[in-house]
Amino acid sequence: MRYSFILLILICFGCQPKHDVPVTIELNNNWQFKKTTDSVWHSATVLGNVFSDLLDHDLIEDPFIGNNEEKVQWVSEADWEYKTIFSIEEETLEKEKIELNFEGLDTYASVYLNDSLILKANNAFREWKVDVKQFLNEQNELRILFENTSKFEEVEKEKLPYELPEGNRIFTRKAQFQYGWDWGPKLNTSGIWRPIKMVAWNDFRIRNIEVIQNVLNDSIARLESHMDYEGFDQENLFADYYLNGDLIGTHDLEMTKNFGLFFNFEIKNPRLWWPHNLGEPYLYNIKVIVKDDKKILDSISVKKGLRTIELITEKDSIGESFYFKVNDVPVYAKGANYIPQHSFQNKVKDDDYEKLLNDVVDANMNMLRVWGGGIYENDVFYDLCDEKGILVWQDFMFACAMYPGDDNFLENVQQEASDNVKRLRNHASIALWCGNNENSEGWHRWGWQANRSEAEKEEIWNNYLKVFDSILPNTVSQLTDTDYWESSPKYGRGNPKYKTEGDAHDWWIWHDGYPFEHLDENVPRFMSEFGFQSFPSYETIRYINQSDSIEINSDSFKNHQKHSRGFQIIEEYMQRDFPVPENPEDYVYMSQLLQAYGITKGIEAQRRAKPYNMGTLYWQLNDCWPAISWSSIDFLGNWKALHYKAKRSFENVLISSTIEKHILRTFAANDTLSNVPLNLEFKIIDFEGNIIWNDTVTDILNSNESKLIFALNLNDLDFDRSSAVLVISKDEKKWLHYFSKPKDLKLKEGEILKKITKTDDGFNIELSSKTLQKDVFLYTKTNGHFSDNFFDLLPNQPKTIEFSTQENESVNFNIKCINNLIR
Ligand code: BMA
Repeated sequence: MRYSFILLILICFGCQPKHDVPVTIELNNNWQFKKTTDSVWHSATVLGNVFSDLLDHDLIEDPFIGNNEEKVQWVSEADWEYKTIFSIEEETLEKEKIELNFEGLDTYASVYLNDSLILKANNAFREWKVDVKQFLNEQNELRILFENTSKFEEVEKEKLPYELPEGNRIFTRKAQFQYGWDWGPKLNTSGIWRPIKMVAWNDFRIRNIEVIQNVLNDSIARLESHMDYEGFDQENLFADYYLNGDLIGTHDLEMTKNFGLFFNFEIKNPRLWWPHNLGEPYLYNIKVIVKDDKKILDSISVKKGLRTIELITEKDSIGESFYFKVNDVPVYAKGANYIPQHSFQNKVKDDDYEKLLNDVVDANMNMLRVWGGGIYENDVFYDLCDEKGILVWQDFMFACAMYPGDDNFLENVQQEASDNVKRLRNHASIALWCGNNENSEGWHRWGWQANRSEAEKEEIWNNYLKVFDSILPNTVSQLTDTDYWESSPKYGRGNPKYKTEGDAHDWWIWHDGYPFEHLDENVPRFMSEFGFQSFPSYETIRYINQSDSIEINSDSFKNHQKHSRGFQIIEEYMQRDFPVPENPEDYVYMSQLLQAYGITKGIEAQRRAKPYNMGTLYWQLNDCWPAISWSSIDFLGNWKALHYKAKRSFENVLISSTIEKHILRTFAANDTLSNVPLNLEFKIIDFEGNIIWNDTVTDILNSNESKLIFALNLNDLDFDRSSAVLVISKDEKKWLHYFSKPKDLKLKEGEILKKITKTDDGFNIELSSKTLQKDVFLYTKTNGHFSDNFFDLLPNQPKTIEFSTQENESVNFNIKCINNLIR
């Protein structure tokens, strides 16, 4: 009896009409590709691109190895076709509306559905939606022809009576770095790089939701959600709103028919979203379910961080400020410039985003700048930045060039901007939209105006203004409350105002060969780029060469240095400050120390100058291929010396010393939002640990301040400056400062003792030495990560490093340090 009752209930549930939610099917199966002039089709992977597909079939060699990049250039010069066959269930086919959403086609694409041309797409950054109901059958063929970009670029070029800097890439709206950059190969891809989704629905469909924050203070958040939807002729539609799983309101949609789907709600005592290291990046879950009296029609969820972010640009006695205020608190921005993680975007998996952003968090960063020559990143990137409290300075995708200004181009840019601002506007992490990278600086400083008539110059600059002073700022202000900044940097380094107003790129270092000390003396209001190259890890070098030896002089290795003077610049700077080893393995190590030395010098000078300076983003975080580059994490994910040392220089409380005309000055910077008591022990010791001088300093650092805490005339002390180091300690924490350049230090050779113990996640390595060992570098061929590296080992003070690895077998740990390389 009881069983038949249950059966009856089950049958009754079975009788209920099915929930009529829209059906979404991603078309990522059964794809094939071929060169248009070939007859044989090969299987293809979607999401993907033609290089990866050719690689999968062994039809090209890996362009990241040796000189192969050159051998695959023909791929970008050909035209390619992709096709798939897909079937649709009758029930789906009968839906009233069926749409194909193309989220990313790279780039000039003609799309045929069952032989009807349904779309011509010309912008890899746009989304395209096509109503396809009339073209669909139960069995369908979707075919996409990708034509090479140069054809289209030549046509556009012909239309202009003058040449625009810098090359034909400016005519095509796709990732500009794929045309070759000073850290990246020329690999101009074609393909379906973001999903193609078929969406079928009957009466109602939510397109997207925007949650607008009208009021936010400690006691209340007043929010307004606005939904974009399709279809609305039904009566009795209701929207249920949930906050963190609790129902907070229901709307009769009939009532809102005439003024759209708005819903206002409040959160009492809201939890705010804070950047990393300043508080918790708390996210609320907001969900809307739309239903009629029987069934759910559609639903949508969004994670929303409640915060205010403003870019503060106010005239002051020196010039004009440039800093971010988050929840009314000035936040010192620490981080780096981010470029695409791979030349082939389809190779970047969610785990790669997770790993890289964990590395960002680990290094005490709170901001990344998504640089304008790459891509508007995938949603997962911004989701993770929201979760981890990483502020995003988002460039629009224009870099180092002047762009056309014809109506088609402008219309295309307008759509691109609107698609991307809408896609990203709910993310708490988005702090700024910036028009372009260095276009304005290039025009004013890089000789781009030479040999042009006044009329021509005016036209080119007016076209610049149409995009960066009109279309983009208007789109940003209409669609979001995020601030807009026209170009990074505000002034090029030829204009003295670069130090007193706006953001700056300091390429006096590297490109202009100025010594690193220049960074001590020239601090801008916000450093949005400065950098120095180094060689990548041994693992990456082995990968490039496909050989076990560390070979850095072969032509094929040199092809992975894309800056024409790169090797020479590294050598020149190394000679100034460091010993220059002959052995390639040592040279690679030294190049990383050199990079870290220069960049942390800059970071610390900028932090000491707070609040004059309110941010430091070095160039560059990561790589898109195995390269000698400015990155602090190499292509295979290995931390270079810079990443370890930047982590220390980015800590919320920094103690940093300078020596000028024999005066030692020690500064303390506090980025936290509370006062920090300081009880510091100062010691000058020789390399055997004998104390030459000592003192203590007691002080209180106010929240968010940087100040001078100590000064000493070194001429009052008698000691050998190349044989001593200043050690400042606060409990276990230590900050070191040397009195000579690394190459002049009289370091002693001595044994480093190693004690290795197995742990659950890998190994602990305890190191100790009787003499100071400078820049100790632990390395191994086993995959894994050292908790610390490139550190100074103080005499008779053991230090334990964790090596986390999946490998269980015994690991061979090698050590390098400068001591053995100084002659
Ligand atoms: C900056 C960037 C990039 C370039 C880097 C190194 O200006 O914006 O264009 O790769 O310098 O030269």
